[in-house]
Amino acid sequence: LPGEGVPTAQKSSWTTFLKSIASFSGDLSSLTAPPFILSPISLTEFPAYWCERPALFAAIADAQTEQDRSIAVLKWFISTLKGQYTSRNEKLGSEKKPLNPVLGELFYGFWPDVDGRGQTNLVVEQVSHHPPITAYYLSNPSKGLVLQGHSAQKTSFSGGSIIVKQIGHAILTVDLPDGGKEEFLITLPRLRIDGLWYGSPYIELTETSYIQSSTGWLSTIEYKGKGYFSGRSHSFKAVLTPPESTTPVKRYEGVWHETSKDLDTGETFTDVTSIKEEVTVGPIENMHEFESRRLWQHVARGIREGDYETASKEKSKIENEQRQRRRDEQAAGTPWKRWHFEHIESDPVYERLVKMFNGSPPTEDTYVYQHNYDVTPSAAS
Ligand code: CLR
Repeated sequence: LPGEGVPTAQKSSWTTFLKSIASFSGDLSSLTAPPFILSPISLTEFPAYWCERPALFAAIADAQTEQDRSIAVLKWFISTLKGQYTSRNEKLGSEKKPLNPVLGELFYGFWPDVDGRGQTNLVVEQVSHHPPITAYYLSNPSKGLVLQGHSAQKTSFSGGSIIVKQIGHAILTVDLPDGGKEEFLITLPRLRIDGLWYGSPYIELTETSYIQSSTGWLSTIEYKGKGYFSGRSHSFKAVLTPPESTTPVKRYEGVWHETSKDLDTGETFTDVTSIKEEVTVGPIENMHEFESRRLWQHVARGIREGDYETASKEKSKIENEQRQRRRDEQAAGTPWKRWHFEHIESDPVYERLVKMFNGSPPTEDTYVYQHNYDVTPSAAS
């Protein structure tokens, strides 16, 4: 039924919210939403989804050939999608509106070394507030793996759904035993947020995303929902093509939130039905004041406990403080300085790799991680 997932008292504010989305395009984060749809988690936590299966990430470094590395990257990538796109439905009951990070907000975490897979560390920083842009750096030094990227969104409304175009890209760098390195450009799928009318939003992935290796191997991943090639939601098909060729040598198919198989051998390719490993963070008392869980702790508690009055009061406090900060910076002529990332107008690695499959856009800006810490990650262990 329409509005089924909406608490009675919030029905009219949900309708108002839907109307405001419909007549709006750009930055959804600035729209006021009814309390039932608010998530207590900030968008700066989302890059952690890249590593919730640390063994699959580490396995990329153990693959022995160019082809096997491309397969390992594809397998890891597909296995992150469930966390990235369905975990809020599982944990919170539906997709929700995440907290909109403040400029300079930080998120640090790690996954410990278990069974020789090496420790993986995560550094996230909100590098822009208007529009919201989140940069991240994920590294497993003992395996020689680095994933660096940034994430922003452009939203529009169509046919009752929110369409989210992801802006940004990720580059995975793999150090090889012979001293060389291989790079992978990971492009991001388009999202459609369905179920709005019922007050129980969920994500479906659409169109195509790519993983281009510097060796020439290319993975093309096509996403479909209910009623398309397999008839099931969260379906995908992926093909792997060798350098200078358009004939796939590997084909995979399945649903990214459960299992998929290798179409040629019939063997299981991905299986994410087992438990994933959430990121480890240090205790709130040890956190820097800009670290997400410390910064938002009172707002988050309000949302979790249904005390929306406190949540909104605490949120206003943070927003006012931010406005004051910007005014002070302007008056002093000293603009905000990013903690960990430097902005560059065009990313040469992106340009080289995107050209290999005629992807678009041909050039994109990026945020480069700086190895000089201004603050010490509280989760560093
Ligand atoms: C952020 C980058 C992650 C993948 C990801 C998953 C869910 C997306 C999120 C990104 C961006 C913000 C997002 C969210 C789903 C809903 C939310 C689009 C792309 C919007 C801002 C909130 C809409 C409000 C409705 C739920 C009513 O790697």
